[in-house]
Amino acid sequence: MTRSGAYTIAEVEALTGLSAHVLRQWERRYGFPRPERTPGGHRLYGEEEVELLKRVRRLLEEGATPQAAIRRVLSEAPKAEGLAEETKRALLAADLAQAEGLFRRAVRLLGPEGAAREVVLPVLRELGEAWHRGEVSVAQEHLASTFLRARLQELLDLTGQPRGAPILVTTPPGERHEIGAMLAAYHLRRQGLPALYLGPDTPLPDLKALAQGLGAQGVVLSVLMAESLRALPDGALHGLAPRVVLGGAGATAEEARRLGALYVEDLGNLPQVFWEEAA
Ligand code: B12
Repeated sequence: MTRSGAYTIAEVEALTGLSAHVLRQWERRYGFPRPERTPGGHRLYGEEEVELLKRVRRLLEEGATPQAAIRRVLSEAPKAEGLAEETKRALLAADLAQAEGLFRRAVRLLGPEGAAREVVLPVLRELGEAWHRGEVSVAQEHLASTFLRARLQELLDLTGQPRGAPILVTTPPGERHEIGAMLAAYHLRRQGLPALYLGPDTPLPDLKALAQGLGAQGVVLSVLMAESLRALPDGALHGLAPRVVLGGAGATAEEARRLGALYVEDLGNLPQVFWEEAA
């Protein structure tokens, strides 16, 4: 096993007796299995998925067709639905052991990206919104945010730290919403780019000094509140690093231009800013 709960295609072949060719063919034809990809593009299969494949294999031996076997195994598989709701309830009840178990289950069923997208983010959003509406106390919000942030950090650590001139990821001064920045770092790392997540709310002179000290190739800032940028003078972000990128719901192309940065709307388009740089 390469890392906790993740198997390479060769390991899955050995464990299930199904050839790599068949595994790839089923993925194309039936959308199952659905492996994660390493930054280098190699398939990684979760533990639960390997168990399902073993059951498919047994049904094939009993004479089922691949399509029928896959359909049956998937229909009997435990569902990921409801995991977000259960996690939210566990966090509101301060039952961290239960929340931890649910998170591990989400990673096994959905893979790291799926767990972030379908459990961590929706729960953070919902609890944040409940806090803004006054339905959840500051203490409850803190407990939940701290737990979920740690899980996101764990997913980020799983991607490993690629070598090369780093890309520093943070939020502008005064901006405490940090989940967008963590996701940005995660997207970069998943594409093999050496993102370093600093935490939120970094003073610009410190950011510049660190970028220079480390020979950073870029700085990425996630902005949720437009006010965080309005407070900054024209050109404030210019020269922090060779590439400075702004993104998030509080940033606009116009504001980025005024400050001397590049605006990227979609997280999916973020890595290519740095590939272009390397090309
Ligand atoms: C969770 C939350 C909090 C948590 C933050 C926990 C944490 N550690 O991060 C807590 C409870 C602490 C908090 C506090 C506050 N919050 Co708040 N919070 C939220 C909430 C519910 C979710 C924000 C979040 O984390 N989203 C997760 C991100 C990843 O999702 P997203 O924003 O959709 O991001 C997508 C894109 O924007 C983009 N993206 C994001 N970053 C980047 C970066 C790059 C480079 C790129 C390319 C793309 C990109 O991709 C993402 C995925 O699609 C929002 C409401 C909401 N529904 O958005 C309010 C919200 C952001 N908060 C708000 C406010 C006002 C506050 C407070 C000022 C409230 C107060 N009176 O004290 C404080 C202080 C904040 C501060 N100083 O920074 C307002 C902001 C309004 C505005 N001014 O623009 C919002 C919109 C709530 C509202 N409706 O009024 N908040």
